[in-house]
Amino acid sequence: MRRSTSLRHYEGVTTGAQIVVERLLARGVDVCFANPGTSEMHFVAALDGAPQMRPVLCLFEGVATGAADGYARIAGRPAATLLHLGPGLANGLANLHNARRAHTPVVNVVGDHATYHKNLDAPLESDIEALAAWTRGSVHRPASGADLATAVDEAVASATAGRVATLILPANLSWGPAELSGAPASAPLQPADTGELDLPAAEDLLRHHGDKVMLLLGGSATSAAGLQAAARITAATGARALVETFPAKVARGRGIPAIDRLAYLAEQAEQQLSGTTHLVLIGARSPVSFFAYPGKPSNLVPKDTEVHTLGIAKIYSLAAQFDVPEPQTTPVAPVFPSGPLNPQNWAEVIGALLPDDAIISDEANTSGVFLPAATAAAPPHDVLTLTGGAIGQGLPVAIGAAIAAPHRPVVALQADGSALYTISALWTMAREQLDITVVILNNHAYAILQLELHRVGAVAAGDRARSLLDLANPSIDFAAIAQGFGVPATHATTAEELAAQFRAALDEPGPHLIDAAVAQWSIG
Ligand SMILES: Cc1ncc(C[n+]2csc(CCOP(=O)(O)OP(=O)(O)O)c2C)c(N)n1
Ligand SMILES: [Mg+2]
Repeated sequence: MRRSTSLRHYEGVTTGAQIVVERLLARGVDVCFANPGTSEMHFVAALDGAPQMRPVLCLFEGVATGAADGYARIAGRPAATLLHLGPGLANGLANLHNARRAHTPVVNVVGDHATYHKNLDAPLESDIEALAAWTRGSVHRPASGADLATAVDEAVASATAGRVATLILPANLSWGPAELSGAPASAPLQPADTGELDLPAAEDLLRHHGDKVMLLLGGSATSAAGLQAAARITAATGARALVETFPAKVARGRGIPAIDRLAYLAEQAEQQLSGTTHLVLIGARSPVSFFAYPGKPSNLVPKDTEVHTLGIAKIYSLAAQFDVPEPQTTPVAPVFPSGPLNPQNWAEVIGALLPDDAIISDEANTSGVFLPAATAAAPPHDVLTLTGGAIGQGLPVAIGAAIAAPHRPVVALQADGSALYTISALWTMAREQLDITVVILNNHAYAILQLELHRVGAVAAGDRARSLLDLANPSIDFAAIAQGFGVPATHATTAEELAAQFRAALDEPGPHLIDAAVAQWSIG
């Protein structure tokens, strides 16, 4: 079989993912219903070198598992699914239940964190075995790269007996062979926590090491009062502060300190944290990268940094110890941009027009990189973010927020791919006549995964791999879908159109959707 040469780090060498794809083919499994994520990128890349394997992109995991069931009922042999860690498998479970009742053979390939990344409890960490066991099928977790072929053989054999077989594929076995040993890290990777600071110790630390201290805020410390206390401490001591990457609820807008969030991309997070010798966790977890990447650290705490915790309530008394003049905020005139929509100007439109006391449900993903800057001077509002990395959260969370706070305008800033997992949320918005304005950031792609394909070292991916990350063929008309669910909807292609439609949507009661054609964001 032709070997893919698309893997930068291991050019000319077979990766674990290639072994799995080849072995599936050798055992007669040649269709793969897929909804991949970062941990599956090497499997995706391996498809370019395996033209006999037909990859079929499904936009929700329940579609992938149901399709595998239907396929096997007709073909009489299993198809594979490709699912993204526990949340991807969990989304596919109901149709795996149906497959089990039908005695359908199915082989799930479920990506997992690299073995050494698992004990960091990164956002997508979960008990995959427990979910797979729920199907009463078989679970296969290869212990090392050397076990991959046998694990595939056993999974296909088990499925062929009329069961749901789940093969768990850790990312480092997928990108091997450099890390062929799948042994978990022997030493705990969680940074040593030097313990809970009491007030005098915290004050002492800040007075003596101010410029080397980083406060990392999470939980209720990201309320307006918490951010104000943190800003007071940083102004007085030269310490820095960041908000955790995906806070459950963060206050923003005029009069609220615009404290940056820790970046999602580990490279950027490392830069933000550099120069820190004391990291003080205030309602936040110690920072780890979302995924493991070949040759890159999983633990984002800089070397030789002491990690401390401070109870959230203490931040207020701590702030009171420092004397700083009240910060003066000069009103900033809103920017009204123009021209074709791009990742920056759509956010500026929202920042300029956001109503008072709004709630933003933010699942804008890559299109949202400029949103914090663009909304810093908007009227005070709350932002709810995607906390666990399981996409499809934004529209349902907007429903809940609108029902919980019927007098507050809710704005769902929603990437296209993620919207489709839970798109029927629109119907509930219409039925309940909720005041929600949905802006679909329609970049016609799983853009983050196109970036991740490069970041995991799989460069120059071919058409087959890219087809699993592309949503342009056929392109999806969200305005038409919304109308079908009973939600009035429009299309916007320029900043001027978005502004006019956003104003109109906010003025009228009930839900509205704007399908905004936004150019893809690219780094640099
Ligand atoms: C439940 C679940 N399934 C799959 C994934 C893998 N995944 C991460 S981001 C992404 C695509 C996101 O695309 P979109 O929402 O359009 O945002 P964009 O990257 O284009 O900004 C996918 C499929 C996931 N995180 N969660
Ligand atoms: Mg997209």
